[in-house]
Amino acid sequence: MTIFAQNLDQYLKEHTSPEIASTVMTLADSSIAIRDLLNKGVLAGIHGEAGGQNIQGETQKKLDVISNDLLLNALTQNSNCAAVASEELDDISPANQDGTLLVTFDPLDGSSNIDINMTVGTIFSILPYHHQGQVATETDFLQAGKHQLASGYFIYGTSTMLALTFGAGVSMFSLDPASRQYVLINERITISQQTAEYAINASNRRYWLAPLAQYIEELAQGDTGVRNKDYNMRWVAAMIADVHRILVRGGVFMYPFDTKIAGKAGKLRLMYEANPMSFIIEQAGGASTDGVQRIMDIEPTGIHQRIPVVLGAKQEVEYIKSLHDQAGILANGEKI
Ligand code: FDP
Repeated sequence: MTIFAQNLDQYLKEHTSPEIASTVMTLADSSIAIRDLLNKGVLAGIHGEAGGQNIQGETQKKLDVISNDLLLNALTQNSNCAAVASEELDDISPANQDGTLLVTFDPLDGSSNIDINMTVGTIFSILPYHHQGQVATETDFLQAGKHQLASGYFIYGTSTMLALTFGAGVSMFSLDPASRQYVLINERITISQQTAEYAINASNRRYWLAPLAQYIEELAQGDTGVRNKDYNMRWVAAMIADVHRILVRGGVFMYPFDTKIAGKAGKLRLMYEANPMSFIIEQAGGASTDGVQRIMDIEPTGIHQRIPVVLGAKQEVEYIKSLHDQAGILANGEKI
């Protein structure tokens, strides 16, 4: 029997600064509270739309709102956090002026999965804060993903897990429900460069750009087409679960640019989803682009900016870029 010995707090002491360690522990403690609520499910009164009332006449919150409040309260009380930005809130929340870190989070990614009892998760990113003594502003957050100090996610699936990077590989932890501790299970997660599995919401096909449509058509042709092998498709419809699958068994995930909603460059958020997941994927040996450009090189223009995402097996991500290059178009359809 394999004995897993190292708990998250011990691991953090050995692998990162006390400030980042403390912030990750705050996130981890909140994730355990969120997981407790998820386990109680309907019995905790967390399903359904926010805004209803319970029997005492109190407002009932949906779990994504509750998760947001949990994380926000915990992080703003951590003296290392200068400010926090959540996918659920319009504005950033300044915290402690002497803090050295900024934290962004998506409290419950894939939240449309809650009511159907499917996998959801919490994604986070930690950035440096450079203006100690001043109140942090949104501009402080607008740093390219390559400046992240740490990122990761907590996935609430059949078990609860944490994937974590500080820029020196990806480690995976599993929550032991008995001790309520995250325990290290793999210190070096790697993604295969090739794959025969892809993830995309194919119902958007008619809104895709030509290079992406061509790519998916090639995969669908399997061993009768130019790729000369059969591909399998999976779509959990929660980025966290689709990305976790790629970390565990490989694959390529796409939420590409589409023309479905005018003015939206993609569905996923750069600061809350794309950057933290790109950091994890790259650190595991994969690649992450908007179809053409490395996501972590993109200079953000707004805290809630949306972006097309293509990530996972390096060879597939590079092949998709080559199709865009051949067509002479950028990931957003503009001519080069
Ligand atoms: P959700 O709308 O449930 O929050 O964050 C957006 C996201 O989930 C991703 O987690 C997921 O990959 C995607 O949207 C699912 O989009 P579709 O509804 O188009 O499948």
